[in-house]
Amino acid sequence: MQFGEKRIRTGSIANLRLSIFLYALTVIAGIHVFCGSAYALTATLKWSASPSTGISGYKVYTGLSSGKYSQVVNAGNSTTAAVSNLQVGQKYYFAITAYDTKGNESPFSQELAYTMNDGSVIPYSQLTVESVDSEELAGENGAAVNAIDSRTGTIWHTQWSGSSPSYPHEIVIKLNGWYQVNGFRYLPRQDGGVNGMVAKYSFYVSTDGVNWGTPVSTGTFAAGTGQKQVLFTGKQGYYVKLVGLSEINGGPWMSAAEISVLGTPATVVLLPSTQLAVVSASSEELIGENGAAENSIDGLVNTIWHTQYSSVRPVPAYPHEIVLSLGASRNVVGFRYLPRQDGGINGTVANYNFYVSSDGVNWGKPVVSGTMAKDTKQKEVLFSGKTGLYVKFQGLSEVNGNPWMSAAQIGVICR
Ligand SMILES: [Ca+2]
Ligand SMILES: [Ca+2]
Repeated sequence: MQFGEKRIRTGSIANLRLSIFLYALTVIAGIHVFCGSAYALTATLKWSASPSTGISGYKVYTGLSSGKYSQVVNAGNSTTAAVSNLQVGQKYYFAITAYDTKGNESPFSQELAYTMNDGSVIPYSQLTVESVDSEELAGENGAAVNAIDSRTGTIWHTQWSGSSPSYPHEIVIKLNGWYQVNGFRYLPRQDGGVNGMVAKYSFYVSTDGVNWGTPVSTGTFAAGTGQKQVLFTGKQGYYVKLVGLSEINGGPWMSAAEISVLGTPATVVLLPSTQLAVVSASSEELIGENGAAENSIDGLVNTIWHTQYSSVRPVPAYPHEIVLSLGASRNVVGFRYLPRQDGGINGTVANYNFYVSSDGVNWGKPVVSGTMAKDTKQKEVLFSGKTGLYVKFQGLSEVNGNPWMSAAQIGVICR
C-alpha cells in the first residue's frame, strides 16, 4: 500500500482501538486531599497495531482540547507509550498516528479524552482491620479500628502503658473486595500530640494477606500533621499493609488518626456457565421432579438442583454438596448462589462452606464459610482467591432447618 495516495487504515476508528491504562508514578507527601496539583501523573497508552503493511512506528499526540495537540511522543514500533507530566484533574485528549519508513504519517486515530485522576478512596465501609502488631487499650482508646473509622479525632496508637513495643509496627487492612490499589493516605493524629507520628514507612498490597512480596512504596513522610498521600503503580489485592519503620522523633510508638486506601474495583468475571461441569452431587431428586444437579449450572433461572426427597427414607440430610469442574485452572475469587425462584423455599441454604481444589480430591480448608440471608435473592460471596480446577459448594443447613438443599443457579467468579 502506498502512503500518500491511499490513506492507511490506522485512522479508522474500526481499526485502531485506543485504550488507556493509568499508572500513577509520583510519590508526594504532605498534601491535602483536594490539593492534587502539586504532583504529576503518567498515562500509559496502549493501542492495537495497524493492520496496514509497511508501518514502521507510531506517534502519540496529547493536547488540552479536542483536535489540538501540543505534545507528541514517538513510540517507535511499540504499541504502547507513556505520556508524563500530566496534571491531576486536567482533561487531556490523546490520538495516535502511524508512519512508514519514508516518514509518511497517517491521519489521527479516533480521539480519547480522559480526565486524570489519582484513584478513588475505597469506601471506609469496605475496610476492616485484619491485624495489628500492637494497640493501646488501657491508657487510652488507641484501638486499631480507630484508624479506619473516618473520624479524625480518634487514633490508633501502639501500646505505651506498661511497655512500649518498638518499631517496626504494622497494620493490615482487609479491603473485602478486589481492588486495583494505587495509593493510600496517612493522616497523623490531630490532637496536638506528636507521639507515634510515622517518618519512614513501607506499604504493601497482597491478594491473600499472607504473601506480601516487595513493598509497592517505601519512603519518608514529610513533617507536619497534614495528610500524606502516596501514589504508586497499581497492584491488585484484597489486603494492604502499612508498616511504620520509624517515628519522627525516634520514639517507639506508631499512631494514626486515619488511614485510607486509594483504588478502583478490580475486574472480576463470572465464569460462563458453559465452562462449568458437574463432577458430583451428594444427592439429586430425579423421580418426584427434575432436580438434577446439572440444573444448577444450565444458565436457566427456572430449573433447579434439588436433593432427593422421594423414594428414600430417611431423606438424605445435611451436609449436602456439589462439586463443579471449571474446565481449566482458575483463580477463583467468589461464587454466586441463586436460590430457587419458583416461590418455594425448600432447600434454600443457610450455612455453607465453599472450597477450591486443584485436583478435586484434596480440598483443604474452606476458602469461605458463612450464613446466607433467609430470602431468595441471589447471593454473591467474594474472598481473597485461590487457584484451582474444582470448586465445592457445601450446604450445612437449610433456612428452615429442613434436610433438603436446592439451587437454581451456582456461578463461579474468577479473576
Ligand atoms: Ca480515626
Ligand atoms: Ca438452573
